[in-house]
Amino acid sequence: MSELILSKTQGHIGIATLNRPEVLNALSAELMDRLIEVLTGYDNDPSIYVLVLAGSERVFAAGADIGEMAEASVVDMSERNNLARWLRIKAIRKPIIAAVSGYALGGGCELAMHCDMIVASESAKFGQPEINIGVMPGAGGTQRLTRAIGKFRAMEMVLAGRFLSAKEAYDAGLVTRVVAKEQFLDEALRLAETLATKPPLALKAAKEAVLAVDNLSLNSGLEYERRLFYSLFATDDQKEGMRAFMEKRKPEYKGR
Ligand code: DAK
Repeated sequence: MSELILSKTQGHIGIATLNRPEVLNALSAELMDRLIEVLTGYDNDPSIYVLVLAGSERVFAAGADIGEMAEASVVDMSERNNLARWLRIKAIRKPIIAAVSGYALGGGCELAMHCDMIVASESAKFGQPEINIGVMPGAGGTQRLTRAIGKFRAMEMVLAGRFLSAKEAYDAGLVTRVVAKEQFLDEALRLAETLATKPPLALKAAKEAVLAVDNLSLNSGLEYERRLFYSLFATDDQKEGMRAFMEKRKPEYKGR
């Protein structure tokens, strides 16, 4: 059997590629487990600073595996505790860049939204079509999509099952940038390379602070940001970054 997730590293970048082409990268339990293994492996590897999560040029992921859910009871669904898998992805502390081409539907769109930036090819299509098969989003789609693009466009996607083109997704604020189809992966890697030149502890702290906006009031968020900011003064990389600036040279970060 072929690998469900292809993994490789490039410098400080860890790349995970969804690889179940025969069913448009449907997110089976087995695929999710393997994905979590690869992503958490990168998260725990000090030589990796940034993660890229990619699909193929044809498809990012067409959602959870419908075949695995079609005949499931409530008890089956709750005992499978699928949510725990998604929480493991949410818990990744390093920045993740999604490289999306073709369909990102249902759980596929939700997986892209678990990432921190989305580089999309012109052919990307984002959707939450669960309504068409008798259900609704279950891995954060109603919450993350609404936060990203606002209630009125999210409602149309979730209730009417409408897909957004890459351009619409960009205009709505769901996507970081859109590039030609042949370039989506290279562009995601270029962005990852830029992040990989930054101090890795500050990258993690900054990600944590931005994500805190969903849970905190403005005052609590500002307080949280301030504490994270001060904490970085305990790192060697802060000294290196500021000294390098003063000495007019490039910093050399060590993640310490
Ligand atoms: N699951 C299983 N198989 C799928 C699939 C999916 N999501 N999507 C596509 N496939 C399979 C097709 O059945 C087909 O298989 P064969 O017939 O060749 O054996 C093959 O992939 C190629 O698909 P098509 O022939 O349909 O290809 P087309 O180009 O004609 O159409 C399409 C592409 C993406 C428009 C279409 O395949 C499609 O509508 N797919 C389903 C999209 C969808 O409804 N996605 C949402 C799934 S529900 C949870 C968290 C999350 C979720 C659930 C629980 N918990 C925390 C509890 C998430 C739920 C979902 O994502």
